[in-house]
Amino acid sequence: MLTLGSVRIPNPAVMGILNVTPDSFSDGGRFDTVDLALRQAEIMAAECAAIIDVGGESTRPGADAVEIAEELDRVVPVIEALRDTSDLPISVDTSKAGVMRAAVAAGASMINDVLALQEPGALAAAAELEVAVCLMHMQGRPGTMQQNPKYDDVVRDVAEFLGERVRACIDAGIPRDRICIDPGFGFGKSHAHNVELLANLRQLRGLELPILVGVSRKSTLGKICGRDIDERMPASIAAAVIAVLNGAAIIRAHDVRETVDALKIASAVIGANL
Ligand code: YH5
Repeated sequence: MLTLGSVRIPNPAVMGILNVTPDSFSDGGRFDTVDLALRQAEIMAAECAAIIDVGGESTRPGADAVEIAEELDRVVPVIEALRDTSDLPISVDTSKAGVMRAAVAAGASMINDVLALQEPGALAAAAELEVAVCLMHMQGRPGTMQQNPKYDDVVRDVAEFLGERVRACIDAGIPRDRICIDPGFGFGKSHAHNVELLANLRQLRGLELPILVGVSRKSTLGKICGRDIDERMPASIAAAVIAVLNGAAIIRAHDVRETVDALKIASAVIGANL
């Protein structure tokens, strides 16, 4: 078991992705109404997702920023409906303090922030709300981050950044036992950087915090396998298993059922090795 604030989940656990973005890269707006979002969440719950991650701002490379009112409109009704129909912990994928506050009021118990609480008011909001947080690394910003990512040593640079953000959280009053960290696959990283991070994920264990990994359907997998986005499930499963064998505790995934099965195998092997 893993405890992050009030969020108690198995280790490893699958975080199911619930996109409520009409322009979403892979779901193409199919789940852009509350009803469809709820149906998708129900499926993921039945498939043993441990958390549902609700996101209303697409952070795919080159995506447009979303106004706060629009993001609130997308995310809040879905979180309220989920809270009323399911016991699963709900995480909100946002960088905006206002969305964090509204989402937690609506029933979210975790903030998943690809900007690691660097936006104005985000650290204070997360501290006051007393929920779990995921701090993710990104180089640059979504519009331009894939143009020319550069690192001295990607694993060391990511670990250093995450260590600094953990320090900022603790200084702002967010206790360590509510924090998890994420190297941010695909966020300002070349394909080689992503592979190096996955191969050396263990080095992030030096920060002594649970590691969350999001590799599901991402372009590095497509590049390696020569697959379009809708054909990346097997590659995503392979990457998820490697991540767990290298110390990841939470896997953020679209294909919950397949990922849960794969992590059971990884888990059994890790257990047999103790
Ligand atoms: C993540 O890694 N990712 S949104 C592009 C794709 C496929 C998937 C081109 N939110 C993460 O899922 N939160 C996102 O193919 C995240 N970690 C955390 N904590 C991007 C995404 C995706 C982008």
